[in-house]
Amino acid sequence: MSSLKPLTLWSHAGGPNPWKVAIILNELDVPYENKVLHDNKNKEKPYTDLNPNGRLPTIEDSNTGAKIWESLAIIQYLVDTYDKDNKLSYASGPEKYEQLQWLAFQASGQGPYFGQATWFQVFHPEKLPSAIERYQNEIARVNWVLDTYLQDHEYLVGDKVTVADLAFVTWANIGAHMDGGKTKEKNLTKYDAWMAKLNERPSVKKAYADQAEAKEGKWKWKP
Ligand SMILES: N[C@@H](CCC(=O)N[C@@H](CS)C(=O)NCC(=O)O)C(=O)O
Repeated sequence: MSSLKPLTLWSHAGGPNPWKVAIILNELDVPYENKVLHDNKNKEKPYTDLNPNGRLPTIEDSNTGAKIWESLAIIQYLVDTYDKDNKLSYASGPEKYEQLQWLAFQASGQGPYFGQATWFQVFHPEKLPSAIERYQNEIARVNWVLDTYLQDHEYLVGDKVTVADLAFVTWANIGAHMDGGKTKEKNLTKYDAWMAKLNERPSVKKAYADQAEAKEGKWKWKP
């Protein structure tokens, strides 16, 4: 993909969603540059002209003119545009929709609930045990759903790693610290083995290495 102009990945050092997209870009060997927003610059113009929701990630692709936000939509765009050989995806048949199903479950069932678990344990000004318990339970429940499916499937879709598997990684790693030990109590061995395998992939390791550098100020965007 060296003839491509690098895409821009608008990112955030702390949150998991931009790094989810970075993993997919790494897997597909699509060149990109990070622009990491600090100090709530994502809530202001000019960024909000690009993404009125004021959150991250957003991508800009000067090869096609695309400007997309919401990580699920970005992943679908990357698959349609840069995974023509379906190395990391399915483009037809039931698998195409199973892939969409898992991506939707990740974006609606995993990300927001794991995010709320983090919010109520780390950022909320009051300690609300019932809210904390609800979201810890939800982390363990979502992980149990995945483990149940993985009992007789190696991956979420078909017989290869796809974007559906990889989309879960960054929130799963946060959830492991935000579930009050409730996932471990369930002894989800298939889930644990699946996550361990995904975390070993070079695309994932690179995203975490880059995130560590972003936390130290690399790629900091200045208007
Ligand atoms: N549903 C959105 C969620 C985006 C989101 O919440 N991003 C976080 C980073 S992981 C963010 O922008 N946090 C900074 C803020 O809200 O100011 C997506 O998947 O792209």
